[in-house]
Amino acid sequence: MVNYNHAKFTMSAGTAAQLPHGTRPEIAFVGRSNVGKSSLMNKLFNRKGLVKVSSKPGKTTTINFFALDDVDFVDLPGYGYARVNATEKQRWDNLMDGYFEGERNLKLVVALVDIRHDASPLDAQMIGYLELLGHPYAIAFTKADKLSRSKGLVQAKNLREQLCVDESVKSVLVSSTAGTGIDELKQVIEDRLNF
Ligand SMILES: Nc1nc2c(ncn2[C@@H]2O[C@H](COP(=O)(O)OP(=O)(O)OP(=O)(O)O)[C@@H](O)[C@H]2O)c(=O)[nH]1
Ligand SMILES: [Mg+2]
Repeated sequence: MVNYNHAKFTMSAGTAAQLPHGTRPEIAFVGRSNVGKSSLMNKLFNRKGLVKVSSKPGKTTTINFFALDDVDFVDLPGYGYARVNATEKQRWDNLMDGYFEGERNLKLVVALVDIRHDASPLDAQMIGYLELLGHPYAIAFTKADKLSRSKGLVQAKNLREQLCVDESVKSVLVSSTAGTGIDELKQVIEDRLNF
């Protein structure tokens, strides 16, 4: 059982060279800028400010590691933030490739997608990339509090189709503000760690 109350910040990497060599199991969180990655991690950890959150997109610009007892949770910088220059975009690409293509014990990638919008080309690209690399992933549809339960379920189905997600891929509707789906997501994570 993961003890979420034991989460501690351990380190940030701003370049691929700074990434720790992963031997501990890792659960990574990816998604568009502002989709709610950092908020979701705080909710899982039952902590308000351990992971930095901002209403301005592009808050997280480094890969941040949080250690729990036997597993690391990893907050990745969001993609698709328009107001970054080419140099910063290149740094981001190198950092992400360094993370996903490096040797690590990646147990699960939680790919976050905003439930309110159609999938962006970058979301589709991210899913395609995870498929290509063969990383196990699950989808968290975020900000579920913004839609009714029934609308949310319909939209989740649409988004799975838009993203061409295989039936075997788990998806959960979550809300960090309302607490929806958090236990369900914890179960998905637990199942992967015990796999
Ligand atoms: N209504 C609602 N708002 C949310 C939820 N989760 C996050 N937000 C809001 O969305 C904004 C972005 O949240 P973050 O957690 O910082 O998003 P992020 O994906 O880490 O963003 P970057 O670090 O820029 O990549 C903040 O204003 C949050 O308060 C949610 O479940 N419901
Ligand atoms: Mg963030």
